[in-house]
Amino acid sequence: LALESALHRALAREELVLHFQPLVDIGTQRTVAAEALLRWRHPELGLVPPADFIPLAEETGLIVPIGEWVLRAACLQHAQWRAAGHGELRMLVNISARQFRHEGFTATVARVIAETGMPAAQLTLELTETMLMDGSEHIIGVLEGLRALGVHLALDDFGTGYSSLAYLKRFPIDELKIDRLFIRDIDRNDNDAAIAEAIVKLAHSLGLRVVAEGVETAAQLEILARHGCDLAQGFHFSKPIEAGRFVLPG
Ligand code: G
Ligand code: G
Ligand code: MN
Ligand code: NA
Repeated sequence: LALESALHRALAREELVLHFQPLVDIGTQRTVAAEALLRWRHPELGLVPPADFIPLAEETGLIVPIGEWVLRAACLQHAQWRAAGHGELRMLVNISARQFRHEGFTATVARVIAETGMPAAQLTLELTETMLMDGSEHIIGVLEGLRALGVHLALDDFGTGYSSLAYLKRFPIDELKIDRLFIRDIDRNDNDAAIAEAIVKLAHSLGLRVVAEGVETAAQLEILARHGCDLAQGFHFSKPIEAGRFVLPG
């Protein structure tokens, strides 16, 4: 309960901050996008990682206002990048299950992009498999409503959920992010390499762009390049960092 009220106050006291991690085009080696990642700067606890408070925010419903704050802060950061001549960068924002299910979600996204002048095509919302799993007409309707705003949709942590490949075809998504679990041993484990290659082929055959998450070494990157993976993200390029330290493409 103490943490819950602290989290409540965190929003009002401007203790939440975004860090940004680059997504690099494997072909050109250029940064083409950034994922916004939430951090909580607690006055006593220091930097609290999202794994320690996002589940609580989900349970209490606080994730709805926090998620809106994240979306707005990411769009405002993009406005700064546009002002600096980097409007071509895309911004990726994580959406939680409860936020996605909230009935006002699409209207909130519409309002935030209008208020911040965010070019919708440069905004990608990261969803997870479990959020979409029931595959109902309702879910597809929400996805189509979001796409109608002009925003793009990515499936985050791909491969870790209860994956039915059938729904990939039904869902109006643009991008797949291969979970770092499959990237970690890609240069040592033939099965992992085969899985990554198969995901890239599958995604491309469905017209989706593919991002490899958790790329930490040149050896991993080289294998992904050979398999035709489009983008890479991970400590090999950069950890998530404050906006002020984010290296804009030259
Ligand atoms: O950045 P880090 O590796 O600590 O993130 C841990 C988890 O928290 C990841 O699964 C990530 O998707 C999630 N996360 C980070 N920022 C946000 C956010 O703004 N909203 C939501 N819903 N999840 C986030
Ligand atoms: O679930 P999601 O993909 O949103 O999680 C993103 C989180 O993954 C980021 O918060 C970041 O801290 C973490 N991450 C990013 N790159 C790497 C990496 O190369 N290695 C590891 N172990 N974690 C990473
Ligand atoms: Mn993510
Ligand atoms: Na992920």
